[in-house]
Amino acid sequence: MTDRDYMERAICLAKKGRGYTNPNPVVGAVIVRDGKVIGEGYHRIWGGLHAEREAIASLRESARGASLYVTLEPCCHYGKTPPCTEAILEEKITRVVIGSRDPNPKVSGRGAEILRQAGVEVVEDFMREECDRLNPVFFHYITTGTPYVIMKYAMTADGKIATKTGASKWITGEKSRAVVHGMRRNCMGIMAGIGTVLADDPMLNVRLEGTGDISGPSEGPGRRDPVRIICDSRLRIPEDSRICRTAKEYPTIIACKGPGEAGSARDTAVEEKRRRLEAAGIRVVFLPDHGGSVDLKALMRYLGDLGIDSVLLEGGGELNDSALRAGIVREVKVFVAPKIFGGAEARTPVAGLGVEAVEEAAGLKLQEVSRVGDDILLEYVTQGIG
Ligand code: AOF
Ligand code: ZN
Repeated sequence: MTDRDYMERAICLAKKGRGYTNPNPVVGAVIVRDGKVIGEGYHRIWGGLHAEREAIASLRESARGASLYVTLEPCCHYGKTPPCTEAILEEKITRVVIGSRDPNPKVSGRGAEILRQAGVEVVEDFMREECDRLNPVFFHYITTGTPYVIMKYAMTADGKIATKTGASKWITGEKSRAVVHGMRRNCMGIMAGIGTVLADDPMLNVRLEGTGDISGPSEGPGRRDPVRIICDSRLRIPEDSRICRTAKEYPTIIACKGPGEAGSARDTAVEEKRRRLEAAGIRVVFLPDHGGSVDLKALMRYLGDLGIDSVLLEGGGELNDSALRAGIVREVKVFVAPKIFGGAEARTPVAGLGVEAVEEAAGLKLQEVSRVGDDILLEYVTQGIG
């Protein structure tokens, strides 16, 4: 077994925490002595032990002189738990192999430095790319304070998200729809526009029954339902929509534009509707206007302040266009279904005015292509946006 094998195991362990640790990172750790794994662990749930301490807790023998492989630089601050650097030194671990650097300003190189100062051999940036790929959301959120936005849509092979009459159930197959619920589960927010609510009356919750994908507790910190976020600049949402009727069970935010202070220039009809929606359990937030709709950058700052680190954007064409133009989109996930709707009027994933010159296109970098049942999933990160 090589350093690579042990780090690969740590990466594998880290992945088990996905969807449970937000807004904290997923982290895995393996302790090895004399070529034998003597301890391993991962960050299981937000607020729980860090991966290093989980690995230490699993030890059945002393780790004196052992090596620790950890996907993220050990922390050195007192947060919800005491510093992992202390636990590592107490165990007399003498070599620490680190994957990602921790951009958290409370750590940021100091964890590695403290270990080195104490005489531990520290290897940094080991399989860093692979380890960094575990935590794009954490890295983005800890450095910007705003959520990592993933724009997701499903389209036909001719690029339509609905037929000319607006029918869209279903474009993709069952397997793809289950994958979408997995994506929702791993995000702290799911965002859609009022157009989607009016057209489809969606629930925007997580339904994973029968997929065998539920691997942990379904409630509590780290395993909460994603917040549903509706961009509804003029507060048009029907009070009998499924979103409004279920807001007591599933946290819901409606973002509209307008003056922030209750009772100010807002008209009374809007004010009364806001009160009724809030009584139904919805949080209504008034944000600045940006070109006629809600200022999405301001919305992202608001969501970031609430601790929301990630948003799955399931907008229609208008919201997708606004999000791209506001520069808030970090990833794009596209399902392509093996059918053709045709029709110049049928809607496409990104509306708005579009660009004129080819060079003005929103840039994407292809990361992954996979087959999901009979559909194809294309996964991109954005480039030069935001
Ligand atoms: C984790 N899990 O396994 C590691 C983390 O809020 P706290 O006190 O739990 O500290 C969170 C910070 O600790 C986090 O932002 C990251 O910088 C560092 N490492 N966090 O949640 C872990 N190793
Ligand atoms: Zn720690």
